[in-house]
Amino acid sequence: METPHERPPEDSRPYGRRAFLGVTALGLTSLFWGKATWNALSGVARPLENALPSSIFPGWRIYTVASTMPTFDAATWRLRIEGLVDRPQTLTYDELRSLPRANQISDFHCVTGWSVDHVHWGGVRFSDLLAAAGPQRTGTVLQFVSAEYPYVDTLTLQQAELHDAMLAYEMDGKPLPREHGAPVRVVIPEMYGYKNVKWVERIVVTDRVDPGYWEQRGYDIDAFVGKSNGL
Ligand SMILES: Nc1nc2c(c(=O)[nH]1)N[C@H]1C(S)=C(S)[C@@H](COP(=O)(O)O)O[C@H]1N2
Ligand SMILES: [Mo]
Repeated sequence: METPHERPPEDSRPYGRRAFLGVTALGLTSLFWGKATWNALSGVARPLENALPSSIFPGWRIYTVASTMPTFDAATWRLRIEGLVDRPQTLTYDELRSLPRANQISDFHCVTGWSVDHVHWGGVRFSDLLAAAGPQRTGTVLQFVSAEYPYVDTLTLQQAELHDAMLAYEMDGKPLPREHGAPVRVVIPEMYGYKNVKWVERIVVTDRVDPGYWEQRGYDIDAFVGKSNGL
């Protein structure tokens, strides 16, 4: 059985080290108390068992932090864009799909070591997505809130403008499948998988970088592949 996330290396930065020690303490505890206690303590529903192979795309593993995956109904789904913006937006799925489309092909890297090469993504670049909302001068960070509570992560606006970064609604020519984050996920292939938030339902423009789900557990906030505390 693969573990979805190994502990980060000892030499992580102060923030990471604190989180690392926390994880270690819980991990040791679980050796004595068993898995049920670990799940209850961590508040994370079966993280290990949930890393199943994708049922649709070879090479992918499905990562979740909650016990069920969000469902998507195109009639009722909404994407909210709020925070430090002039005009907060609530987009329907059709409205999102009518924004300028971007396509790119890239390799996807999970921090635990698996990769999938040559993934085709279709979606909306963040500059096009945010144009109507109008980020304010102080709004320098995007926080992506997943419908899968409590998964969350951030990108600076500068990172979100990287050439390949987008909010993707298509993967290898198909609408994003449920297990891969339907209907929209973050794609930033320059960074490890944990930055690629699935089931995004809210984008909050803020002025500070709050650590994301895995960053609270020790991984670097700037998750550039090969240049962070992943591999
Ligand atoms: N909502 C949510 N998004 C998430 C995760 C998660 O557990 N929940 N895991 C992240 C990690 S660590 C990786 S490697 C990728 C994996 O993408 P996949 O589940 O589509 O294979 O999703 C990222 N986005
Ligand atoms: Mo990952």
